[in-house]
Amino acid sequence: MKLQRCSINPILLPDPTSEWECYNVFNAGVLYDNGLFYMFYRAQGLDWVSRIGYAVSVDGIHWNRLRKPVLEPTEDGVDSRGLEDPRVVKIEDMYYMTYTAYGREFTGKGKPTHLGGGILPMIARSTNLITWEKLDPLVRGEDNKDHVLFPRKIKGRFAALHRRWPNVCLAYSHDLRTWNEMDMAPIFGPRPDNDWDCTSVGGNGVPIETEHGWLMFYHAYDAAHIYRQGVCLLDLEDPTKVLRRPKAAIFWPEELWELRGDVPNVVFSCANPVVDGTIYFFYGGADHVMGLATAPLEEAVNFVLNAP
Ligand code: BMA
Repeated sequence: MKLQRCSINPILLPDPTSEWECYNVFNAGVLYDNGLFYMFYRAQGLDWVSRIGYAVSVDGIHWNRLRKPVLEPTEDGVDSRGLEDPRVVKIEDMYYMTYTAYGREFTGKGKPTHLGGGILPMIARSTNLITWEKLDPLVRGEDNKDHVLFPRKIKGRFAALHRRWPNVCLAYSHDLRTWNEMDMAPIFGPRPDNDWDCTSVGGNGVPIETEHGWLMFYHAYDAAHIYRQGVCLLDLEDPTKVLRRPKAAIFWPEELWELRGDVPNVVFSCANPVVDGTIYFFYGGADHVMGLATAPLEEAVNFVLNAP
């Protein structure tokens, strides 16, 4: 399959006149609802703290942004050092954002993911996409991230992907506040014998429901720390079952702004909404700017079903 880069990439750039978004705008969650694209992007400015910015678009390419963040750190909260990599979904008339909360306290074991603090998988909700209520993290006591909610309940419960290193895992909840440890099952991990996803893997945007299963995009890096993208297919009623996982990557850094930026050699996606049969694959380039690539949904389904 070929994800086609948008000809006017990058589609969102830092704003050099803004204190909070002058350095990097990247790794955005994007929701398509009522004929508009809503983007929630990770922004860094003079203090290097990540905040969540907001922009709206009719075509997914030209964006109008709000000149202040919609979500910021809570002093002494689990996100006191920043909010990273948002994913956004609508479930039964409520909007949810899952984001990586970077705080001062590291409660995990082993080596922390972030310097001098810990990260937790936070959930927030909103009825209007501008004012957000922070709920709780999906788990505590471990560095955990790359969490995203499925767009509908599965067997009566909310379901989420999350990354309990080194595996992409599943979790279930009745109320989005309590996630039963007994239900946290691993789905897949890195493939040590495969060139591009041999070191680390994590889920991307909201999984796409198809008649064959959940189409799930994911990211991975190799020993050289090059971030690439892949796709797999999970069972509709039991997403811990991987039905298909093609060997080849589908997308990797090629453009100068993907090869060079704040962190080199990174394409990182938190959003893959489908509009009129087209997948809009939004991604951060080198942790610095936002890009867009598209592919027909049908092509992605054929690929995941048939590729070796
Ligand atoms: C990951 C996340 C992403 C980032 C990527 C590359 O661990 O922190 O936000 O894009 O690293 O730096």
